[in-house]
Amino acid sequence: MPVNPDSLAHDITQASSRRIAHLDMDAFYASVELLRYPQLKGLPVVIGGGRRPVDEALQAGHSERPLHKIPVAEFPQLKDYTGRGVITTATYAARQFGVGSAMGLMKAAKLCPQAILLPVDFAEIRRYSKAFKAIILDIAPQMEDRGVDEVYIDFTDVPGGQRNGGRVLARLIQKTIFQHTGLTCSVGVAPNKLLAKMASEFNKPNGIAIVTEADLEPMIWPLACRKINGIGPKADEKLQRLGIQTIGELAQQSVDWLIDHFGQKTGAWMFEAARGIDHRPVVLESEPMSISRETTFERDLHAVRDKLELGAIFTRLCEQVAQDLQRKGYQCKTIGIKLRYDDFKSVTRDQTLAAPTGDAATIRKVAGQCLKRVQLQRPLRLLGVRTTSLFPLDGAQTLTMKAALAHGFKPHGASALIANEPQLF
Ligand code: DCP
Ligand code: MG
Repeated sequence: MPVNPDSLAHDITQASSRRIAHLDMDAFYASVELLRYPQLKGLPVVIGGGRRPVDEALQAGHSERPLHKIPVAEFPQLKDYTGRGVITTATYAARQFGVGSAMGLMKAAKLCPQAILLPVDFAEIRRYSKAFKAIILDIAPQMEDRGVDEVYIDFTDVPGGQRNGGRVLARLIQKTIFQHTGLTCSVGVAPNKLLAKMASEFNKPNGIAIVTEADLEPMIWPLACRKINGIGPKADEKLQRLGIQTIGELAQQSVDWLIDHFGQKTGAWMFEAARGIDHRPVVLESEPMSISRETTFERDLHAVRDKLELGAIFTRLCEQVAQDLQRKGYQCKTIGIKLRYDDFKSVTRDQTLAAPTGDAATIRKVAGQCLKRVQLQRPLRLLGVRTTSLFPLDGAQTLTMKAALAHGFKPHGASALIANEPQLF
């Protein structure tokens, strides 16, 4: 059948192109603290370690002296820190000194002794996390919650979502979040989640980046393979051993070659990812069904011969799960383990408690009891800890902005002080 070129052209111009945004809050935990203490704006601030007596002392006498009036000189500094804590995040002013996430606080103190050190306030983080998501949902309802400080948003059919490649809607969301909370974020808009996630980093902080298919070669291919969300340190190391540094170099490999080296699933995925192809939908479901951590060992471990090493890994996994639960605002009632033996057979066991918990030691104890119910003769390849039957800590649900306000979300008095200023950093 002959195709009418006019009607084809009509179809093409009418069809809206897929526009997916990734939004990520800037220096999130630190920025939330700056709302409480606006006097620290522009200074190097790091978040990390546990809550210490100096933190209590700082806030003592709060009723006579509002928090935003505490003199900068009274804040604890990195140079006075001793211990084994690590940095959770750092303000952009602190990052200029080379400090950042996961660095030991003592090491960071050498690079930036004058940086102010504050603990994480998870309750406050969750409050702002819910608030910024509620604001987005009011503007663009197709949102996927990706954790405490990031979301994907389907711009395709939202008014303004196609204008300037999505820039108009991205700006509106960015501005509205700032007006209501005093927090800045960065947004990447692209044809899919994979590219949007990379793009949101391009102009951080407080930036927007628009990526189209035509940008693949000039903008994406020069980047390191590690910038692909899903290529972790181990895969990256292997790629480097094979002489592949950039996404462009990855795109030059044949699918067969990639499958030979990385297996069917990962190889085929890498082939598409390097070409900027990603069909994953934006998933609206908001409550997680489970929170888990697992690790594949560098070498197979034996329950008796490698007892100490295995025990340490097991404890670490339980602590990580407890941290994930706390960050996301949940407690769990069911705790389980997953093992994979050296012959690739897997087993799981779980146990349900009378009351929900988020406590690392309790999770460790119950997971340990699950471990007693499996065969431990064969060496192990993988160990995992999984929590299910999750309960929101404070009845948290995904809220609309109106509901968020009704549930007591009020920006801090202090944040109103900075809400009209163009730059937070
Ligand atoms: N976080 C954490 N542990 C990590 C990394 C991050 O607890 N290993 C927390 C602290 C961050 C928040 O999660 O504030 C969000 O993580 P991001 O990676 O998005 O980092 P930031 O938002 O702090 O900085 P950026 O501006 O680079 O997004
Ligand atoms: Mg962030």
